[in-house]
Amino acid sequence: MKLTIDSFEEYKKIYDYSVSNPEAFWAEIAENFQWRKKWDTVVKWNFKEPNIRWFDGATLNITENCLDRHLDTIGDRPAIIWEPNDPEESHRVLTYKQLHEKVCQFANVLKNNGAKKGDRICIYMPMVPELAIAVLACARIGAIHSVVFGGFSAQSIADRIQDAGCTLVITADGGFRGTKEIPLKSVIDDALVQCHTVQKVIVLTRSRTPVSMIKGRDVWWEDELKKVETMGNPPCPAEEMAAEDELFILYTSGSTGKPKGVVHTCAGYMVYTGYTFANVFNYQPGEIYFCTADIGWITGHSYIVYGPLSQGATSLMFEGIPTWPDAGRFWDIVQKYQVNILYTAPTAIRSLMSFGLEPLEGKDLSSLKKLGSVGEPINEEAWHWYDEHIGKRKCPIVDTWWQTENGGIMISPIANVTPTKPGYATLPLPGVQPVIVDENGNEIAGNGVSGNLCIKFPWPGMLRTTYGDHERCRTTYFATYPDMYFTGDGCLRDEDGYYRITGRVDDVLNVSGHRIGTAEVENAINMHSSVVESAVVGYPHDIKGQGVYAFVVCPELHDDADLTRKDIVMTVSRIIGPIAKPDKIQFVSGLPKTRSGKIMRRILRKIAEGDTSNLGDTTTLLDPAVVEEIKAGAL
Ligand code: 7RM
Repeated sequence: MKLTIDSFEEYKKIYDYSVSNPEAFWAEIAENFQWRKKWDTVVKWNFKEPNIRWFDGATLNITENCLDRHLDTIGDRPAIIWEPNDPEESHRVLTYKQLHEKVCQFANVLKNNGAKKGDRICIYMPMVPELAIAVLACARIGAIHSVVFGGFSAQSIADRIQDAGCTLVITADGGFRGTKEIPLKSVIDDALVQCHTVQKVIVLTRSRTPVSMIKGRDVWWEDELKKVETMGNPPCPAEEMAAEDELFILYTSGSTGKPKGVVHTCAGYMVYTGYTFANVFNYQPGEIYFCTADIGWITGHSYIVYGPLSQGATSLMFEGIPTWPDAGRFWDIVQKYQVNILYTAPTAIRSLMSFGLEPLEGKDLSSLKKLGSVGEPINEEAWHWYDEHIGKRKCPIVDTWWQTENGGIMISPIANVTPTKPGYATLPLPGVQPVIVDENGNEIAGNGVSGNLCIKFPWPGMLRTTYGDHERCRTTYFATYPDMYFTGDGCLRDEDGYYRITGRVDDVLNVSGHRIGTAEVENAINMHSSVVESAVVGYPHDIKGQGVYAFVVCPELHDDADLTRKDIVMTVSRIIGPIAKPDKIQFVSGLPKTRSGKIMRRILRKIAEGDTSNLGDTTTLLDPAVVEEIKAGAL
């Protein structure tokens, strides 16, 4: 079966086929990829344990699909175009041939430094081509990468390295974000004080920030490459991987204090990201595709690296931020490279909207053909601005709903195929079987309904486990409702059967498209020496989507409230990273609790939203007076 769907009628036909005959459907899709050995069974699964196996018996290497198989046909086509933070610095282009060569070289560097199949490798790098090269080099030798976003703190990195037992770290001296320089290597040094599994650190030169190199542990990327060159650049055959061998771990926040290592495996992830990329963006050969995410998040893994490359696309990678040197940065990039497909987040759109239309003046956006949105619900105002001022009303907008755990896009329009509706992720992609359930887990059938979003049948890109703790995977995703994967999102299905995702129904915030657990932020706040207790909730924020509102009990606080606030913000930044900083901190004498000691977040959420007219039932509170005090002091 050909990969791409060309009409809405065809979509409906293929969707029905994918539900009535999922094994035949996915087998036909999988034929579009390159296998060392084909599968014995398409899918074996149960959601009880859970145990999910796709394409069992097959062997492959995802980098052969992303690189080698394109060499004879499109080897001279750009695979990666890189635009640096500073527009004055030169951009770089890597063709498929060049990327293949660099991946093989660096894979040999990894081997020379003791890395082998199954090892966990932590990658903490800026958005430079070497980040994609490092990721692919790990995949080439069968090492499991764990990319940590450059905005996370030393403590967060240490937790992730320890949880996965990483033996090697790949980093850079520093990175650039707007006018800021991020001292990546120095953060790694702080993290590694606590990490005894790490034997080697490979450091790329990027910012030329002075760094300290520890003898026997730290080596320079460039020196190691020279060694491989001196050996005459030996080839690096791809490791033959079993379908269900682990490809990578990516940590993500949930409702508990400790992030989970979501595990994705080789074959299913490859097929799912390739299939969804080709369809959702209706990718045509030669098109320039620009995804503005960071490779440190799942969107970057699936839709900057693996999905586009497996489809022979040209993927544009940007190191900087949307607002520096000015709020026209994205539009300059679109014009400079004649970008055809732009995939970004609602938070970026809202932020750029706030600068008005002036940054768009004189910018040629006529190359744009398709637009995408990801990471959070897109409000109608932002949708229309994107449609009108960026797409000039001629580009379909694909509002793509999916999660780290899903591996790839789940509910989304297919560009030029699915009629869109502002604010709606529209319809499930072929192979995806969403259901809406009530609190008791009963399926709510029919249209014009709302509830919690679950998926009742496996798809190839789904997570297989949470690293080192399978039970946690079961309880988080498969135990809330029997025989279903629970997304943690609420949604509605309208009269046309279109889905609108309304947001999380658990204690997870979405701040500027970043997933943050309230418990994680509370733990960080509680580390501050004057804090006794805290409760964190989200509130609507014009640009970030949600802001972080912290209610903090600090009994010894006298007239130094502002200083303490700053200290608390600093603490959160140090423990988690700047992305989790509270936007508002309200000091309170106590938190609203039930007689059994549970914090009533529902009440705090209402207060944070500024809606205190109806706080619901407060009769079960231990001390109702505390609510009056909190209401009076709301920020
Ligand atoms: C890709 C990504 C996942 C959470 C998810 C939702 C929210 C993502 C949309 C969305 C409404 C969308 N992975 N979310 N996309 N909500 N419409 N198109 O973001 O693991 O970091 O976050 O993000 O709540 O559960 S993620």
